[in-house]
Amino acid sequence: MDVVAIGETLVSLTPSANGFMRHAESFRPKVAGAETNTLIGLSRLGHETGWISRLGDDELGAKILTTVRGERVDTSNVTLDRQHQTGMFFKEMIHGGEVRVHYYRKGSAASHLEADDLDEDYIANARFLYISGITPALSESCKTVIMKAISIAKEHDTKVVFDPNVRKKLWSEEEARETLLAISKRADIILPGIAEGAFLFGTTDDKEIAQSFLNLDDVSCVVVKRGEKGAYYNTIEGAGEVDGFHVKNVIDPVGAGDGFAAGFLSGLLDHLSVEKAVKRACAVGAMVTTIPGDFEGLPDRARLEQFMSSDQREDVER
Ligand code: KDG
Repeated sequence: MDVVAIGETLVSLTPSANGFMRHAESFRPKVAGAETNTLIGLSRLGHETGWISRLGDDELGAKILTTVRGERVDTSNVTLDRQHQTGMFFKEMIHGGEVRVHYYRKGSAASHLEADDLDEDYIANARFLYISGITPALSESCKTVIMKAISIAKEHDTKVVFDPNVRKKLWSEEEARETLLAISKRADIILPGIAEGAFLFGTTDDKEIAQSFLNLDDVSCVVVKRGEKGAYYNTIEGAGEVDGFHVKNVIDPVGAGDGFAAGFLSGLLDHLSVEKAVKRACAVGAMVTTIPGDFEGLPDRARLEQFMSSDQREDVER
């Protein structure tokens, strides 16, 4: 396995028309979860991926499983839970691109993940363990699962990649800050956004954010995401800035960070330089924003290459 990830995937419901959700007449159901978004991105680029999770043994769980499996992500470590339901959320697209997310996931099957759900060999045999700051926010047992998974990874030289993904609706700011810093200390690679850096270290300066993470125990590579402006990276080998890709019409920004992680890890798995991996990350992140849904815009290799050499892009393919 190239990358395994642990986390919750939900069914998301988006009103068919923009505006306050109270006026919605119909909803589009989709599948969304930060970790599976990244795994699907990697899988579309030809990498071997596996997902560790729990789903309710219900129709929404079946929808998620079919979708994720259909994207060639291994789901042998996903447990179906007969006692608890699959979680869901609503994604309200208001005016001028403002997005509001409403969760219905408390007590979900994934929030009942337990340390016993972890198969040591599954993590030990992966090149990267990918985790986000969402999973430890779900429950105490999820927090324990994440800490145990990191310990397994460390024992077996599986690199730990962490996207802090702050979700203030899921836990108190105090608990979030303490836990995310505790995980960051044990991660090898960290992929924060500016807002997450500000939340954890009180600065919006990308260089200061990267340095603050690098000052923590095990961290050797930090890539700070700056949206359309690209990214700043700092590793033990060197630092630099990479320009982003301009997207004329952003349709749905949610999931761009997960796409960024997929592009970056794909670059590392292909032995690209950090700079080139960050460039690929920026391209995948940008492509995600062009299509409705959290993962649907993730490209395969051909699309990615076409996008990155945009002078060869044609409006109509005939
Ligand atoms: O990063 C995008 C995710 O936020 C989305 O796909 C759903 O996992 C999700 C969450 O918890 O918000």
